[in-house]
Amino acid sequence: MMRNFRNDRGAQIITLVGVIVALTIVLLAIVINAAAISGQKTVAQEVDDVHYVFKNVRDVYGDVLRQVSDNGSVNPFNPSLTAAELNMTRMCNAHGYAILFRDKFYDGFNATAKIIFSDGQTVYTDTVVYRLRAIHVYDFATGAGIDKWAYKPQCSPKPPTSNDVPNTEFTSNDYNNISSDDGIMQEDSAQQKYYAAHRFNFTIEEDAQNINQIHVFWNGKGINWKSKDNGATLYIWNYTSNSYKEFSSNSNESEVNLTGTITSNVGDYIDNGYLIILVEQNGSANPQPWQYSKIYTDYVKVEVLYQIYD
Ligand SMILES: [Ca+2]
Repeated sequence: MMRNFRNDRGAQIITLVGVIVALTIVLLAIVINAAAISGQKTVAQEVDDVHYVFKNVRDVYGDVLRQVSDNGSVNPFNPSLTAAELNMTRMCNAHGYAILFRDKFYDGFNATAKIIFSDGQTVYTDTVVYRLRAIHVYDFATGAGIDKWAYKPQCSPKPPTSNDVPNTEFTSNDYNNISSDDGIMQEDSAQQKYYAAHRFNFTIEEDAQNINQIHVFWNGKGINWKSKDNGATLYIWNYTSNSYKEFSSNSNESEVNLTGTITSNVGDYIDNGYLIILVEQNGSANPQPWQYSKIYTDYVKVEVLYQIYD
């Protein structure tokens, strides 16, 4: 019995040593593999690359799920994938490479996933970030008078019923004044019975159907000879209702940020690519020089949050 026990114990030790050797080989293989990955182009280098190619993706039964990225612009994390596809954790491409997705995470802009490739011999593991959304900032730092325009000095009533006033275009110096949020302002005064105002017309590159959100930011101030009429009001033109939608306003003579956000029916606010913003002083002017209505714009911008994939 004792012998047998010793023999059994010896067999256990031999088995244990075998397991340790096997584990060492596996660990060594992983280390070598990691070294090999670090020395070549890895999937991680595809960060921010919206053209990562997954061709001829098939499920585990060999059926083509879809010709993903045949045109180099479709992403396996495209929100338009079916629920089943989004839940998919294993696929094979045309060459039989297995593709596994792990730790998928979507932060509202980008999708991150740990991807594991295998060609049957080598396993490649890496993390890929896919840009799914982006923000395009439009301001007068570039393109003033070319793809975006600003107009002065006044309009009436508040707000005007058409989107073509004021209609005196800014000079290049005026444009410089509103190109950055630096305390340098474009100042304009109204004549009797008019409200001092600035109108901004932006050309938006993105299709309205791909836009999730429009955010407008204006910095400046509006002052009036009647203290109760101090401040300014920010509007955006709605092409469907053919009228201005009020974003926000203030009621004192301080420099202020006025903002507004559009998250639904974005197409109502863009027509042939044009988006119109108006900021109007809250009161009108009278004839005497001291009976003023003045608008000051330091900076204005439009931020468009859009989907990269449709
Ligand atoms: Ca400025």
